[in-house]
Amino acid sequence: MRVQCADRHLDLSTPAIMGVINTTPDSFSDGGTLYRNQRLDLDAALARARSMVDEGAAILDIGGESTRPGAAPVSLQQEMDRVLPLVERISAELDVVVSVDTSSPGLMSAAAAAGAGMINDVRALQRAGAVQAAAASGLPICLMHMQGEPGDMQQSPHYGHVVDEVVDFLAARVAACESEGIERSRLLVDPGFGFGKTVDHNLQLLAQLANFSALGLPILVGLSRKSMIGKLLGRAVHERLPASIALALLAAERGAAIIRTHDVAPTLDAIRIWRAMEQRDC
Ligand code: 8Y7
Repeated sequence: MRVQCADRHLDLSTPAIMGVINTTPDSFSDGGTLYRNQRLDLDAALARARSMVDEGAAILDIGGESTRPGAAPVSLQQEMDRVLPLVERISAELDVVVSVDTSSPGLMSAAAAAGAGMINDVRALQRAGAVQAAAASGLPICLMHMQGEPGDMQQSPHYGHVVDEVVDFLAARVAACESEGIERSRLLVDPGFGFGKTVDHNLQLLAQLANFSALGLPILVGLSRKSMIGKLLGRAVHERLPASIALALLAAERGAAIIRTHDVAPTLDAIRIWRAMEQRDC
């Protein structure tokens, strides 16, 4: 399968890697490492982007709003100031699809004009005007499920049947997009691991990830360094790479088309070994 991302093709015949570039000073996993004197260091961010592309990332995801549990909201201006200069430079200088992690319609439109190739919305275009802005951008969109908002989502996640509810939510969002003229060929779906989910909810979603294939759209997953690993294994954020790779492989085996990760090279090695096994001719 191929997805058209502005002027670039994204090949999803084998799972693609989406590298995370965080422009927020308070990201839980790599917060502030691209900051100097409390300002985003564009050259450092571009260097990080370049090394991820060299390591084999097909997509880079750039976000300016921290969506970690309990994070404070940011203004649209702040989000734009963090994200747009980097979108412009990366898309001009590197051969990679630039995904913009935002729920703000204003940033969706501005990012498309600045060279972005994909929209990644953890709120699945539910903000007022977001479906219309995303439609007009012409870009593919990842629709992610979240229960609640970052400020409160981990307080008491509850579901009757988590897998069915998340699949139904995504199906409804796909229908809402289609009714505003967004073709299915522009849509991707994501169960939203860790977004209003307990460890058990996350494990059920992973075990049943193949159920999301019924939606008929590429599946994106973000499991890298997430707190479920800390809860299951007692590992601090920077001790979560082995488990993140295990989760990425389990997701690939169950049909994930895009793996969102902080650690591009080791994740891609694991995927390539898995692909070699899948494609063997013996
Ligand atoms: C995800 C995501 C984050 C995810 C998609 C983190 C922005 C938290 N997680 N987007 N964003 N899927 N589509 O741990 O799982 O990186 S932020």
